[in-house]
Amino acid sequence: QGQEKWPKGDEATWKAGLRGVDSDVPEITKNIVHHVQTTLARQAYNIDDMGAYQATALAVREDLIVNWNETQLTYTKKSPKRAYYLSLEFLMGRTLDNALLNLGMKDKFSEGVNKLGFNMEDVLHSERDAALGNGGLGRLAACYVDSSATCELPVWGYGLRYQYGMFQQLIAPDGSQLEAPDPWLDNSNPWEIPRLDVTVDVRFGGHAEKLEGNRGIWSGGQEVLAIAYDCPIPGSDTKSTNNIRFWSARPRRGFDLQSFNAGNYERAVETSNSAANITNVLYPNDNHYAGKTLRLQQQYFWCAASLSDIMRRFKNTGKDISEFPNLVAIQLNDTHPTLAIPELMRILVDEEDVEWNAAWDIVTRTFSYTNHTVLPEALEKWPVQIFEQLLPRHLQIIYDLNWTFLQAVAKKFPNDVAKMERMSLIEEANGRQIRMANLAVLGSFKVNGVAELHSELVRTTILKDFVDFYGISKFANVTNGITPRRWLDQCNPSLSALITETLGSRAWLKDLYLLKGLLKYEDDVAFHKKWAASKANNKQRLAAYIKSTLGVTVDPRAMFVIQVKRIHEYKRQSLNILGVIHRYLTIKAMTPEERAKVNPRVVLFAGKAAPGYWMAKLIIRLIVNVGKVINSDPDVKGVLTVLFLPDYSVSLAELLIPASDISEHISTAGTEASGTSNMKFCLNGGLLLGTVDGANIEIAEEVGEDNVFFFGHLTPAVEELRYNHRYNPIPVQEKSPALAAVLDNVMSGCYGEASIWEPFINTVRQGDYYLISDDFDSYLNAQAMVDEAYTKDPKEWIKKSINTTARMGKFSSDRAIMTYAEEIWNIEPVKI
Ligand code: H53
Repeated sequence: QGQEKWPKGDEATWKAGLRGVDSDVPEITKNIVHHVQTTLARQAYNIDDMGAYQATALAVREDLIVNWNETQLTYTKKSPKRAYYLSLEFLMGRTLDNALLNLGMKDKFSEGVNKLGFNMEDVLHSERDAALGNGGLGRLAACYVDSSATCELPVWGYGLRYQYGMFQQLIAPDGSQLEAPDPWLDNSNPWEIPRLDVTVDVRFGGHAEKLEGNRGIWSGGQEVLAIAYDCPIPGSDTKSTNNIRFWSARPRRGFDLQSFNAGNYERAVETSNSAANITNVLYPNDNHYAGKTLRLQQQYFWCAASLSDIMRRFKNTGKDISEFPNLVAIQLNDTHPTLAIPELMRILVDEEDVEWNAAWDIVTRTFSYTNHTVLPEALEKWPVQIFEQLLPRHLQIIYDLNWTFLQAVAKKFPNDVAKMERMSLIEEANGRQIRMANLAVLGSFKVNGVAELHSELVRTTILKDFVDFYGISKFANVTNGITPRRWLDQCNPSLSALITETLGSRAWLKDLYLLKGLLKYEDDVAFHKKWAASKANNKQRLAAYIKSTLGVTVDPRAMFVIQVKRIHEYKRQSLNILGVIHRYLTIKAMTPEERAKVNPRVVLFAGKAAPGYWMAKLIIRLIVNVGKVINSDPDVKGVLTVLFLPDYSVSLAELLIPASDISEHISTAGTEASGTSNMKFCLNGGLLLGTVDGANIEIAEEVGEDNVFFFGHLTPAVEELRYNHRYNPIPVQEKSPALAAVLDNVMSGCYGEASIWEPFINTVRQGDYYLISDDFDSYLNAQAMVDEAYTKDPKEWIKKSINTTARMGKFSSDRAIMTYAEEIWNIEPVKI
C-alpha cells in the first residue's frame, strides 16, 4: 500500500458522495459511496477492489429489488398461472456484469466506478462465481431463469443454498486432479436476500400410519427447518425480475432439550449438526448416480419446502384446491425433484383432505418432467430400505400408486409379466429399489428430452414401455438453449458491438433470429476484417490469461482448438488426447521443411472430474503429462501446444468460448443428450468438430453441414459395434494402425510409467465401450479437413464463422423457455 494514492480516484467525488453532503454527483456514484460508508463501514481511504465490488453490487441490488418488488406485486394482484422450475443445481457464475447489462446500466456504473478510482473490469473480476451446479444441467437452469425474466414469464426457480459449491480443482505436480472446498459464501453474498421469516418445517423419519381411504398420518422423527434465501433474476431490457428461492437447513430447535437436560450436551448438539448438514455441500457428480443417503435428504428437504411454499402461495389466491393445476405448473429438472410427486399427494390427501383419486388428478395435471440422459449409470434408484427409515409415508404412497398403476398395465398388456416388471416403480432385483424415472413419468402429464435425437432415444429405449402405455402425445422434445445475453453480449463485448453496429440495434439480443441479418456481409471484405479482429482480440485476451496463470506463452496466431466440459468417458476427452499424440508423432517424423507447413495449433482442455470417478481423473493426468512432454519438445515448438487449464468454471468459460477457432463435441453417438457448450462456441463464431450426437445434429441443420466437421459412427451402429467388441473382437492394430501406434507410444513410458496408463489403455484395447478404436481414423480425417479448411482459404473460414453465428437463432434459451411456456406449462407473459 506504501506508494498507493489514497483515496483512489477523485477525492472531491468521494467527499461529495458522503451522507449529508448536498452535491450534484450522479446518483449512482453517491449510492456506491453510501454503501462503502454505511453498509461496509469503510472509507475512501481503505477500500480495495473487493470492497468496491461489494459496494457496487449493493447499489445495483437496490435496483433489482425495486423491480423485483414490482414484479412480485403484479403477480400477486393479477394472479396468473405460474411455473416453478425445480432444479437441484443453478450454475449462475458471476452476477454483477450480467445484472448491469440486463438493467442497461453498465456504462453509467463504469463511469461512477472510474470516478472513484477503480477499473470496472477489476471490480467485476473480484466477484466469486456462484457454482451451485456441476455442468450442463445446472447451467441450463441458469439460462432458463434469465430467459423467463427476459420473456416476462411468471417463473420462479427453487433450489438449495449449498454452503459449499462445486469444488475447486487443483492440478498436482504429477498431473492428478486435487479437490479443495468452495466456501463461496465466506465473503457474504450481496445477491441474496435472507427471508428469515419464510420457513418450513420438514420432517424426516418417524412412523407412518394408514387410515381408511388411503389416507395416512406421519409423525415423530426429526424436524428440520428450511429457511428461504431469495435471489432476484433480472430480465434483459425489462422491469420483469423473477426469483430463485434457495433453501438453507437449520435445526428445528437449537438442540434436543431432553438430551441436554440429561446432561448429554454432545448428543444434543449432534442432532442440530446433522440438520444443518443437509445443505452443506453440492454433490459433485454429473451424469452419475451415487446413492448417498444425505443426497436423498437434500432432495426431500428441498421438495417439501418448495411445495409447502407453492401451496401457501396458491392458498393466498383463495381458490378451491381443485384449481391448483390451473394456477401452478411444476417442472422437474431431471429426476432429482421426483419426490415432489408423492409429497404433493401427501399434502393433498393427508393434510387437505382431498380424496385419493381427485388428488392424483391434481398431481398429474401439475407436474412435467425433463429427462437429461439415457446413460444407465445416471438413472436414480433409491433403496426401499432408506425410504423406510427416512420417508415412511412416502413409501406407502408410492406402493399405493404402484398397485393401481400395475393393475392398469396388466389390463392393457395382459400376460406381459416382463413389461410389468420393467414398468413397476419398484425394481425387485438386487435389493428393492425405487425407480425415480418411472415415478416421474407416472406423475407427470408431459415428459420431454432435450434435443431431437435424445427425445427419440428416450421414446424408443428407456421409456419405450411408457410410450406404449400412455401413447406418444405425452412425450415431447424441447431442444436446449443458451442465453445470448451472457454467452455473447457479456462474454464477447467486441463481437457483440460489431453485431450491433452492423445490424443497427441491440434487438438481436432478444430475437436471436435477427442474427441472420449478418449474412448480407458474408462476403464483405471490410466486415471480414472486423470479424477476424474480434476473434484475434479474444484469443489475445485468453493468451494473456494463460500467461498470467500458467506462465505459458501461446501464440494467438495459432489455431485455438478447445474442448471444455465435465471429464467423462462418454465425452471422450480421451479421443482428443490420443489424437493429439498422433499429431505430435506425425510432426516429429517430419523434416523441418515439412514442419514449417503444418498448421500451428494450441489445444486447450478444461473440465472437472467427479472426485470418485477414477478413470476420468486418470484421463486428466494423461492430458497434463502429454502436454508437459509436447510443450517442452523443441521439435514441435510453435507448431503444437497442449494445455489443461485448471478449475473450469462459468467465468473461465466466458473467457475460453469467444477465443475458439474450433471446439470439439465428440461424444460417442447416442450418449450426449444435448450439450449446450456446442451452442455457445458456435454463437461466438467458433466452428464445430463433432460426432452426429445430441444438439450437434440440429446445429448442423441450422448452420449447414458444410460449416461443421462431422465424423464417427452413427447412433444406430453403436449397439452392434459394442456387441462385436464383446463377441468378435478385432485387435486395434487391425482396426486402426494409427491408434495402435499411439497406444504403444503411451505405453513406451515417455509420458510417465506404463503402469500408470495401463488401466486406461486397456479400456481402449479391450471392450472399448465408447468406441474410440472405431471412430479414431474418422476423427483424424476430420482433423485433416479442419487443417485444410483453416489454412487453404482463410476467407472461406471467416465466411463459415460468420455463417455459423448468423444461423444460431434457434438456440436462444428464449425460444426454449417459450416452448415450455406455451406447449407444456400453459402460462403467459405478464407485463410489469
Ligand atoms: O444436461 C445438459 C445436457 C447434457 C447432459 C446434462 C446432464 C447433466 O449435466 C447432469 C445430469 C444429467 O442427467 C444430464 O449430459 O447433454 O446438455 C442439459 O440438458
